[in-house]
Amino acid sequence: MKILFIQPTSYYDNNKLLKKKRLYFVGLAPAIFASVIPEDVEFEACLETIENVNFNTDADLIAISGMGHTILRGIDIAKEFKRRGKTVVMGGYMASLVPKEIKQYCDSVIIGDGEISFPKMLEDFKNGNLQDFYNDPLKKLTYPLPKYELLTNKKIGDFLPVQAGRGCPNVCSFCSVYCLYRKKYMQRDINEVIRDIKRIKELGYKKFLLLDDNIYSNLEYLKLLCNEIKKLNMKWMSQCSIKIADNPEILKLVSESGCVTLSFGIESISQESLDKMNKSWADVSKYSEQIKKITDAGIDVSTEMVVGADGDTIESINATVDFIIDNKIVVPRFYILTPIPGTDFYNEIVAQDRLVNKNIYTYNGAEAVHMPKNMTPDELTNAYWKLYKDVFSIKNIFKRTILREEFIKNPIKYLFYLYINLFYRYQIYQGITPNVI
Ligand code: B12
Repeated sequence: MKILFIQPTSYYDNNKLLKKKRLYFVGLAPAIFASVIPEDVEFEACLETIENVNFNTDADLIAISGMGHTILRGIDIAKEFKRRGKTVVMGGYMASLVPKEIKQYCDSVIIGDGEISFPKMLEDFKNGNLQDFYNDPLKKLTYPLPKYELLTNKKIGDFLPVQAGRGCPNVCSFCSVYCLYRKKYMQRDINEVIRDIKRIKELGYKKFLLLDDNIYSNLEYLKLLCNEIKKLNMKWMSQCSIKIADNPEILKLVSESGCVTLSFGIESISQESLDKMNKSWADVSKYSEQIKKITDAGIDVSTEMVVGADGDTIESINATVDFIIDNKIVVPRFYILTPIPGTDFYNEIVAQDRLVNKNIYTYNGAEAVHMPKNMTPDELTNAYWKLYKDVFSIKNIFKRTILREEFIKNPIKYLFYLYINLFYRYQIYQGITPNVI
């Protein structure tokens, strides 16, 4: 029995496939699946951003994942394999949010966690008894050591992913994590997390990406984890709530444990926009001070923001450029706030009759599909690309990377950020939202 697992890439510029020489960030799902299936089952993973899908594979079962709009490519791959007579199963966030929609293109959909469902589905497949849907949420987040070797022979970055938590206690209406897990938040036993980090170290890596959608929500856990990580002398990156800046003790501990970069979903510089997304716990008036505290603690700040929420205006989107430059954010990323089917935000926008583009198969996070409150959809799309171009003008890239005091202390690091920024700029001018570095 052989399984081919595919992590599809995305389309850009009218059906061109987005390809990279290297995929720096990789997901963890294939390494977990390879470890939870019976030993005699062969498991091959294809990361389509850096590899080509072998449509002539001898695999018995095709398993397709998909983040956000990459599901569109996933559907096309599924259709092609179905045409060739293969059995296709799909899973991951997007399939889980709209399982009935996705079932049209494959034989079975796994909703949510796959650790129990995937082996169960495999057994049913062997017995000719495949079910349409599987939904076996984990009660406790635990799994065997992921088979990282599946990823290490691929063209990836100099770090591997390790998961601490899954789900999120917050209730941001646009977020897929909240809308799938509904406040459920599970953290793995610290020994299990450390086991995985030690394995990564054994494999020769000095860095890891800590996966957790809100590591700051359980401070006792975070303290214990940092104390253990510190002993391993590794560098790590993660995403986090900006509120970490308000806790100097934790910030110091996180930094001393080897954390070098944190990414913050700060979303918007309009408090009204944050309030409308159920994210009022974030305080825009504190952002600059918080970013400074985090940077001063020796942690680099990257940001994720969305434009097009109800508090946003053309002026506030333009002002976002100054915010990013003034705060010298080294790696800023932006998306157009998109009502992703299956989220509360989608239901809200439909209920208010503000969905302008009803063809969900065209949503890509870089083109407005809903009627914003303070501008037209076209104005929003244009303001979005202008924002990206302004933030990534050569002058502004220099200001955020090499023309800063810290450059002298660590020129190599800032030259690396310069490289990332120039690469993002190159993508932006091709009409590609930079998200895969
Ligand atoms: C690492 C990561 C990336 C990396 C690597 C991407 C890659 N292609 O490998 C980078 C940074 C490049 C990236 C990019 C993007 N990402 Co991303 N990413 C993540 C992140 C932080 C971790 C993923 C992970 O490994 N999780 C741990 C594993 C164990 O969990 P999992 O992937 O969910 O898998 C479990 C289940 O979902 C299920 N499952 C997953 N796949 C499959 C497949 C099958 C067949 C089955 C049966 C089950 C199954 O079983 C697994 C075990 O339980 C998540 C956040 C998160 N909370 O997971 C976002 C996340 C998955 N990304 C997301 C998005 C939107 C994107 C982008 C589309 C961003 C954008 N707007 O452009 C791009 C797409 C790039 C691409 N070409 O794939 C969203 C997905 C939302 C959605 N509705 O689909 C998330 C949830 C972030 C968020 N909060 O919104 N991403």
